[in-house]
Amino acid sequence: MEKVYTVCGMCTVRCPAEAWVEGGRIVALQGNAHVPAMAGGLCPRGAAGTALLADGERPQTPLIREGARGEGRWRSVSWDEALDHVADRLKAVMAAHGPRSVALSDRGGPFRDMHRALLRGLGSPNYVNHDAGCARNVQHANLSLTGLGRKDVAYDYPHARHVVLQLRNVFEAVDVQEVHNLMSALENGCRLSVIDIRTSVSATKAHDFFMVRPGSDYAFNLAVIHVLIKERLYKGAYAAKHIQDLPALAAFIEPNTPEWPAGETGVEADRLRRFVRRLAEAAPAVIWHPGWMAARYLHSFYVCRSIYIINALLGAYGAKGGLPLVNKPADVGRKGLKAFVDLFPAPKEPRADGVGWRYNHFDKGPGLAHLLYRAMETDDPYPVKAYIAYRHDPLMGFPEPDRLRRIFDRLDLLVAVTFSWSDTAWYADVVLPLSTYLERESIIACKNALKPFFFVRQRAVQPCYDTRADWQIVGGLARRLGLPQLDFDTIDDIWRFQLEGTGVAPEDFAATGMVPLAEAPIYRDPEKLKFKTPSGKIEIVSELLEKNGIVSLKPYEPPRPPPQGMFRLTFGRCALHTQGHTVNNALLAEQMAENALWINARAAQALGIGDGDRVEVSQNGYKETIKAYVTDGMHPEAVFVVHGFGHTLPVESRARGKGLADNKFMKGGLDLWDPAGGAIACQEQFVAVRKAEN
Ligand SMILES: Nc1nc2c(c(=O)[nH]1)N[C@H]1C(S)=C(S)[C@@H](COP(=O)(O)OP(=O)(O)OC[C@H]3O[C@@H](n4cnc5c(=O)[nH]c(N)nc54)[C@H](O)[C@@H]3O)O[C@H]1N2
Ligand SMILES: Nc1nc2c(c(=O)[nH]1)N[C@H]1C(S)=C(S)[C@@H](COP(=O)(O)OP(=O)(O)OC[C@H]3O[C@@H](n4cnc5c(=O)[nH]c(N)nc54)[C@H](O)[C@@H]3O)O[C@H]1N2
Ligand code: SF4
Ligand SMILES: [Mo]
Repeated sequence: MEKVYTVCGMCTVRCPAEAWVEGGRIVALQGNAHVPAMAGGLCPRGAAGTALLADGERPQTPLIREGARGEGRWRSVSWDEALDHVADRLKAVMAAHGPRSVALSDRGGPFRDMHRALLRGLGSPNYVNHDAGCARNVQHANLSLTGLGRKDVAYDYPHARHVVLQLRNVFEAVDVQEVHNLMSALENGCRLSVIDIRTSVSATKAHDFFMVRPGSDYAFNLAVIHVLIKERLYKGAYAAKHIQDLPALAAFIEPNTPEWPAGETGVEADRLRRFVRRLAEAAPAVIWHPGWMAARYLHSFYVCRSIYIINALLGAYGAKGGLPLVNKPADVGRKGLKAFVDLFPAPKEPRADGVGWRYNHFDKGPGLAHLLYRAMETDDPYPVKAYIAYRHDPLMGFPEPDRLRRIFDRLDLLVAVTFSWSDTAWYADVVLPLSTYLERESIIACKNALKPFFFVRQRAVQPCYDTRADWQIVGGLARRLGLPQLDFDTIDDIWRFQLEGTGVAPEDFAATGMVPLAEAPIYRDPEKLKFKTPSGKIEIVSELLEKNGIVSLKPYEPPRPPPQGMFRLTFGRCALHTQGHTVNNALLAEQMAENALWINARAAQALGIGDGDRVEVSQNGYKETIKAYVTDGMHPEAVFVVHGFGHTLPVESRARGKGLADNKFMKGGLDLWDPAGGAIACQEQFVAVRKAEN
């Protein structure tokens, strides 16, 4: 038996893993034993990775569309033909409309350097990722206060004394190491408080659970800030040194007493005060998680901002047991990986999504996908005619899939690079099938952390079907498009390119799959913290925001109550599936084949709905049916589903026709987005629910 170090590919967390291989077959798959927090093994989705390998229901050869878009008539072709076809069509689009008319989107993550470089090499600025439907508000919130991105701070669970989860369900929206670290912290006496609209698994493990009215979190948080300041519970010396504009904050929260939001949030004032005092006792070893999937409301940016402000007042930014700053290679005196994107100059053209010129307060990196789609729809500011969805399924991950299909109909070329079927791949002109993560190696990646490291994914087994690794797909396109810099014969050549000057060699990954860049975790001296703002402090009033007409301190506006007889549609994750892309996995479909509609028991009773009944969910004439899960653990104003279900593709027999697709109940959703944080606002939607007729 041979052990191969891999990186799990069943979700974007990318846990370090090891595959045990015998006779060219995987016999065991588990967490990388050299990483203590992976000792509990992979999560259920990670363990189900083996079912992906020989899955006959994934694209098995390159495919070129024969019939109309979405009709499902494909011609199976050779790689040469597929890559020639894509390259020729890209050249034609660029000849007619310029390189900027080519766009590429992906799912973020550590392995995107080569395909981003391909787009840049072509001369297009139009790279976007999924994040407009995920964590953009969190990212922008941290940037607006500290100049740091959301991943520039770590969550130091092992040393935390109080963890608060708001808009974050650690025990079901899983990152294995985070789960492990939080569990150990709880065993060591750390307190857990959860603020949610329903009793998630995390809520059931909390010392304190606050069920708040959906969309009222900002009111809750302003009251927390009020108590911290009025009762002088914040870290005074830290604030004096590191926080700018505290008087402005103090004046702003004057009216936001805990008594004030009780009617808004449903949380009793005394309970809130006790919670804040407890929190202050544990400071600065406190983590109030800023959220992850925060693309929910039109003002979610301010919720995330208020969370970061609370962390700042508690002195948690930069603290051991709080949110210490991560180290990049340069911070520990090492050279980082050589980047493929740096082979090409940054394109000077303005971005089609308007980020960086129409919208100056947004982070340019991954732009905003929904605004790119608007540009495709309107040709404003210019036509975008070719689109590569690289590990991305916007037809499932964004609102209004029918409108998006009409938008994609305006493209001359839609390419999907994917290892499974998805609505977007099904609608594409060309499908380039990627080998599953167990059948491919990836470029080396760097993880910035308290103890930063390089890591690599090795190929565990040979591909079952006629699929290829990313570097082969990108290299094949690059060769045909006049970018030989990205065309390599072997993965070893790529790794050597990346590692040049770092003092690390590909062989160094043999022992553990990783190469640490420091001996031990390194915490910065909290006294010497410098933030990346003009003042070097945490800036409560952001000049960048204000200059762009956006207030730094926004008064609370109550969420719109649901119209009579309707519910706010909310959603989230479960431990058994990843977004929409594991629902057809043979092992996971067996565990959980469909989602259910969480509905408050009293609300259900009023509608004559019993637990397990089939109900009809509708919005603007569109309807689907789903099984009801009747529970006291759901706020009465909302219903909840696990996202990712309601598949319709004939090639997905295990997922087809099971459960409900939340993103189809989001009328006008592509135009509903948070002007300050940029992310779409998926939960500003209401649905009607009634018992289904048989
Ligand atoms: N198993 C599994 N793990 C995953 C993923 C997966 O698909 N499956 N996806 C990964 C990805 S991409 C992401 S972004 C993360 C997401 O990680 P999280 O953001 O933690 O996950 P969610 O379940 O989307 O949402 C968290 C909680 O927010 C609650 N919520 C909804 N509306 C409100 C509200 O108005 N106020 C409050 N206070 N709470 C509200 C939901 O009930 C839910 O329990 O998970 C990652 N991990
Ligand atoms: N209504 C609604 N919308 C949402 C959400 C929600 O909860 N409700 N969640 C939001 C969140 S948090 C996110 S992160 C996005 C997720 O949206 P996406 O990023 O689009 O979702 P995924 O399903 O993770 O991945 C997309 C596709 O990539 C393929 N894929 C997976 N791994 C790989 C890989 O390694 N390489 C390649 N090339 N392809 C791969 C998958 O098979 C899948 O078809 O959706 C967002 N949109
Ligand atoms: S959290 Fe689970 S699915 Fe995601 S990378 Fe880790 S083991 Fe794989
Ligand atoms: Mo996400």
